[in-house]
Amino acid sequence: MSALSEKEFKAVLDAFGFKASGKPFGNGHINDTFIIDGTPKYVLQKINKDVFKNPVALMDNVASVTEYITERTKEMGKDTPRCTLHMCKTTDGANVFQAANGEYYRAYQFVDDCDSVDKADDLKYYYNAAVAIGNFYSILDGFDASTLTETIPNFHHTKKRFENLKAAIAADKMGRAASVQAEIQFALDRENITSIILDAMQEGSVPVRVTHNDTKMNNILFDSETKEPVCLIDLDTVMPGSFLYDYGDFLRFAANTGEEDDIDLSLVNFDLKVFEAFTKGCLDSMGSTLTEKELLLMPISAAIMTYECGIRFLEDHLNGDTYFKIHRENHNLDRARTQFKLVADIEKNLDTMLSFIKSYHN
Ligand code: ADP
Ligand code: GN1
Ligand code: MG
Repeated sequence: MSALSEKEFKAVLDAFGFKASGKPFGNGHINDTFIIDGTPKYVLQKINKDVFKNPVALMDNVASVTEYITERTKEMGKDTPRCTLHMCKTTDGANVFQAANGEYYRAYQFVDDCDSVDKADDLKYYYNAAVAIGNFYSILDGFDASTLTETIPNFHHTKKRFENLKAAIAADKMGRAASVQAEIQFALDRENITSIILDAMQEGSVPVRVTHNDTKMNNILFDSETKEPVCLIDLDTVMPGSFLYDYGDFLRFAANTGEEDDIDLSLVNFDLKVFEAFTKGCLDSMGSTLTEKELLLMPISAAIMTYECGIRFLEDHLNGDTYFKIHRENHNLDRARTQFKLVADIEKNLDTMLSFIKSYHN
């Protein structure tokens, strides 16, 4: 599809009744985000319809989850403006607008006086990120997850992700497989970890919960002044899942001493201080609700979720970079390499991590 002309983009702004224009904002890998500056501010997003095949059902999910959070917050007598995302309807009353070129747009009120951070010097942020996740779980505890559409089927089905990687290696569409043999071998050598969480969920020792499924640091908002947790955003993948997905995925991103796409892998290590702060926050806010098996699998979940993301980046590199936005040549390969370096480092720390969890939880 062609990009929108200025006039067509204006039609999108008009559809939501926005008077100001939009400027690119944030650094997510999936959607295109714009800030509509003014008073009040708004966030406008082009939904990536290659990733989210049914934008209308996706927005129905977001509507029901955010309305539920708002209602529960009201019942608890707390302030609602910053408790979750608040969707802006189009002037026709729809949750989403389809532009002239077929792309889908949605809008939210800007959550004011918050920071969305990629990295933080102060460990308080990592503790508070866990509290934000804990609040999200406790508030959605009574939510009927069966009403949600699975926006990306098998999103954290690590075994299926592994099969997808094998298919990409076999197809070798771009002729890139020969040049990434070391990365492919690293991935293939770890097939045994792909079923750990899934098996535990199947046997019931790890319960199914309403999970966020994309707990990247920059999807959590903190109060700019107090650094207190405000809310989780990027609710596109809220689906039934496991606490271990959100726990492991958070550490994948936040406990990386380097960047997700660092070229210098010596900068990429697992930061045990971040692990400790975040884990303390999880145990303080959710510890009493976690099962023995969940506690036991917390360390390996960090390795599994990092591995899963690594094989997704590698698969996308092999497939010709069709899923994640890239900003330079071999960007997905660089990302896969950082994830695998991190997996290797987490593997070395598994015993230390489990000892910490056991001693802090008792
Ligand atoms: P993506 O799916 O591409 O990651 P996000 O929904 O996470 O898109 O948005 C990208 C970034 O924009 C977020 O990390 C956050 O910094 C910012 N953002 C998104 N929505 C809001 C909002 N309602 N209020 C404030 N900031 C927001
Ligand atoms: C994507 O949308 P964003 O940038 O928050 C991806 C996550 C990955 C992450 C890797 C819907 O998250 O699953 O872990 O990139 N989101 C989707 O940085 O695929
Ligand atoms: Mg995001």
